[in-house]
Parts: sequence; structure tokens; C-alpha cells
Amino acid sequence: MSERVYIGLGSNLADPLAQLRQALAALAALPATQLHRHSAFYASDPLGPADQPRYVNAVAALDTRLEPLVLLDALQAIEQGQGRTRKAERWGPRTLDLDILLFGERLLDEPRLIVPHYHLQARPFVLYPLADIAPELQLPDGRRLTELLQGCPFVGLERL
Ligand code: ROI
Repeated sequence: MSERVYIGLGSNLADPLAQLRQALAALAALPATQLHRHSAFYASDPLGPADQPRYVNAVAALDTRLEPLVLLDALQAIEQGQGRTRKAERWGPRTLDLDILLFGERLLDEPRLIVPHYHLQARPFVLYPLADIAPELQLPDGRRLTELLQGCPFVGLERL
């Protein structure tokens, strides 16, 4: 049985739009996985230190038979393949970030993986792309995407 998984994509280094396009191709090529659809691309003001370039963000919907930690390993391999290095600075710039936002109906609280993604509700660059592809979405904890959007103005975001 496959599960619908939502992935947040972000980049603010080394041609962010090209990074996201390459990442979408890599997601589509994952084993036991289909890329169902993806959102528009959005330019977004950085959350965190302001002395870094704007980001490009998008959200992808996958259907996968991979288990969560297997998918996480695969996403981290894609990040590393696209030049991601983990730096000391928290919330600093990055060539590619792939976050598991939602994994079917699962609620996960593991050292490596918390799902739904902890900051989901506060991030316009996650919620608005998500609304592009799943406007009717209800989270496994009962919250509706429409409610979360009401608490998260479309600020610092530009649809490309
Ligand atoms: N800010 C924006 N706008 N987009 C991101 O994807 C993003 N990712 C991050 C931090 C550094 C928190 N800021 C971001 O990890």
C-alpha cells in the first residue's frame, strides 16, 4: 500500500530554481515512489538570519511504499548529492532542503523525524504551496489547511 507524502523543498544557493527542478526529478526517480504533483515555485524572504539570499520554495506530493526513515535517508542522499553541507550556523543558507511535512495519516515522534513537520503551521512558504496542490487537506491531528492559512498571512512570498 502506498501513502501520500508531502515534501517541502527549499533552496537559496547556487541557482535555487534549478536546484528545485533537479530535486523534483530526483524525487520522481525514487524507488517504489511516484511523484504525484508539485506546487508552483515561490520566492520567499528568509526565515532566520536576514543576511542570506531569498529562498525558492515548493511542495511536492509523492505516493510511496517506502517507510518513513527509508524515505528520509533517500531525501538526505538527494540533498547531499546537490551539494548540501551541514554547517554550524542554525537556519543558515542551503543549496537544498527536503523536509517531510506529512506522511499519510501518520503521527511520528522519533529522534530523526517528527511528522507533521514541527513548523508547518507558521511557514507561509510551506502552507501556500501546499494549498496549491491539496487545498482540502486535513492533517492527521484534525487541523485543516484552510484554518492554518487563516493564521498565516501571505507575507514575504512571491509566486514565480
Ligand atoms: N526561509 C525560507 N524563506 N524558506 C526556507 O525554505 C527556509 N528554510 C530554512 C530556514 C533557514 C529556517 N529559513 C527558510 O531551513
